[in-house]
Amino acid sequence: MDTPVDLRSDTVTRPTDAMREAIAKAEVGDDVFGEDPTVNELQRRVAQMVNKEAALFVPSGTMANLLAIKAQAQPADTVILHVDSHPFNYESGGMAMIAGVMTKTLGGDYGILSPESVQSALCLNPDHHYSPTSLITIENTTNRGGGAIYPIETITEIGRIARENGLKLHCDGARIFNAVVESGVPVDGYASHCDTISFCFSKGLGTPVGSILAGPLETIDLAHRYRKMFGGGMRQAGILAAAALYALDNHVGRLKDDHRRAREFRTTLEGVDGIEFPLPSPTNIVYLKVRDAMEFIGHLAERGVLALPLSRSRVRFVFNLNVDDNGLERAIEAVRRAAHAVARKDSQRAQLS
Ligand code: TLP
Repeated sequence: MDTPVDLRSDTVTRPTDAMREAIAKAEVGDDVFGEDPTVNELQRRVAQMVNKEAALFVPSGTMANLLAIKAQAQPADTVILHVDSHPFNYESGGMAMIAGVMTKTLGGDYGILSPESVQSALCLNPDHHYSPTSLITIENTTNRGGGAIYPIETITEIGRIARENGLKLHCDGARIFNAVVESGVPVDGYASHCDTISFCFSKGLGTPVGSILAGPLETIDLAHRYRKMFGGGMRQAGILAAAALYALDNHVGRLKDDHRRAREFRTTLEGVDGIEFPLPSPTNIVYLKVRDAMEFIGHLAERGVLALPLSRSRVRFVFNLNVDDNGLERAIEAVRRAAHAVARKDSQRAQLS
């Protein structure tokens, strides 16, 4: 049996041989003492890339978001974020338990906040009945929004609202390079409107572990303290930072291949009975709407293709470094056959009733 085509997430990638070589050769030291030269090099390089004073290497995207929130909002302050955002849905409530913040969740197409809704959701009333807004967080690209890219004008406008009202803006850029390669907006272009920005190396960039948070020196220093407090101080983390540096040099441009495959997957399957594409798919994430997500992924798995059920009727496919054109063909064929299998079963059921 062939190895499965794993489209559950872009987190499932395994390091390439060349990345493993970079890991093997990494110079390391104790990063809790600030002595790991490879971690230091990565932090310096990322800070420069996004044009921020400092950057901090962290174990996960979840920790990067949590540190950004904890360092920029006081307990009982309000954080504005999208109802489909990652911290609100998939970070185990960490922002409530650890940062102790209130959330004001807003809607918006494809996981994107509109400046108008942000403006009208701000709580600036000094009356002590209220919980003041201190932070806005956005997600670029959006995960539950189907890999949508924030228009730069929208970020510019939200950044302006934040600045004018003395608030901070954090960008969860877990997949920021997917936005960069597709839109042509440079990463520092997106970052320039935000106080802090985080991104993940362990998604489309294909490293085993690691994310990074960048921002002003003072904020990153505070985040550094919280990272230690939360048990995220890593020692010879240079082996992970080496993978991240390798990925920045070698895996950014190729994200376009993931986007091309996502597009081809979608255009080839559009019109197949029993499936719908509920969202646009401008980057590497494709959502399928089916009658029963669990049943559908069962049929796919029988055909050697793994996808993630994200609701009762939604199945997510994320194109990634480990899925080549052959994997794409296998995925297309598996979806087609799964849709036929469901339709066959339905018609048998209908005949029986
Ligand atoms: N997302 C994962 C799951 O948690 C859902 C995935 O498979 O997509 N921000 C965004 C936008 C993310 O999509 C993720 C991971 C994170 C943050 C958290 O990153 P990790 O998994 O490193 O904590």
